[in-house]
Amino acid sequence: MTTQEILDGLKQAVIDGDEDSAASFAAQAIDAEIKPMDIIKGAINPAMDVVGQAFEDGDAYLPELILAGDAARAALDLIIPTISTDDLDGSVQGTVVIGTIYGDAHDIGKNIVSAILAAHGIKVVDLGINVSPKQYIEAAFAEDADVIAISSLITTSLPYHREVINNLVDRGERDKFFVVVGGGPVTAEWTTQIGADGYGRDARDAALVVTQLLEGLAEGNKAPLAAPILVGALEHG
Ligand code: B12
Repeated sequence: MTTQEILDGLKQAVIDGDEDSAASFAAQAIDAEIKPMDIIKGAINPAMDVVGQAFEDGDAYLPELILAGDAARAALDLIIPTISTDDLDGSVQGTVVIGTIYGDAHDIGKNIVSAILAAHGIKVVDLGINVSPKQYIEAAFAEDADVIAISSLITTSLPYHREVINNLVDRGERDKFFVVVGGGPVTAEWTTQIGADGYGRDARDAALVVTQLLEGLAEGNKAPLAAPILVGALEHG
């Protein structure tokens, strides 16, 4: 099978919500030495976009979304452990506390971001899903973190980003952590508006943003940045 046939097969398996087939194509992709991020970008993301659009258009319902999510997870369980620094540039020291924000249970993208950060040699403390602003801050202090990374897939969870930042400001401790945001409804405008320090459109962008922040920290930069680092942002956000 060609690379494209494997990626198309995986994409279709995820759209169909077929876990076994998704795992089998993922294994073939790994055997064919397709880079993990190319598998994710070439098959998993486009499949999720198809299913998400069908859901939005009323052509698919929650069960289809769940099955597609499970199939993606089955594939990613095999793909994520193969992510290595060979896929990335450089490596940097630091600690990131990451989670999907309060009210939001989507964790597929967040897990990819965690994996890619860890592959960079960054210590990643993953708080899971439905993480309250207070939990991020407590964990960030407990872990002596450098960065708080917030993932959001649903629009209604966005206000809690602002709460994380406002809580830090109210405590007089905004300078302790960089705050990075990302996920479907997050835009460059939003990032700037809430005074966050960084935004990345996908997992690779997330790694670039966090790496730049940690390098800046080593050079003496402190939060909050005068203007956030925005990687992969679209013109309209
Ligand atoms: C799979 C899925 C689900 C699964 C989630 C399974 C799981 N364990 O994650 C299930 C079935 C549980 C689900 C439930 C719901 N979902 Co849903 N879901 C999706 C779907 C199809 C795919 C999401 C996904 O995994 N994408 C693939 C990953 C790889 O991409 P990603 O998450 O975007 O992550 C990448 C980037 O965003 C970025 N990134 C992510 N996090 C971070 C963090 C940082 C710091 C950075 C820098 C970058 C970054 O990097 C990642 C990797 O490249 C999307 C549609 C879509 N196209 O996104 C809808 C979607 C997100 N869901 C939606 C909805 C409405 C729901 C429900 C409310 C449905 C319902 N009526 O119950 C519930 C919400 C439950 C809740 N409280 O959260 C809407 C949200 C609309 C909105 N804007 O608010 C979407 C957009 C579908 C749609 N088009 O309507 N869903």
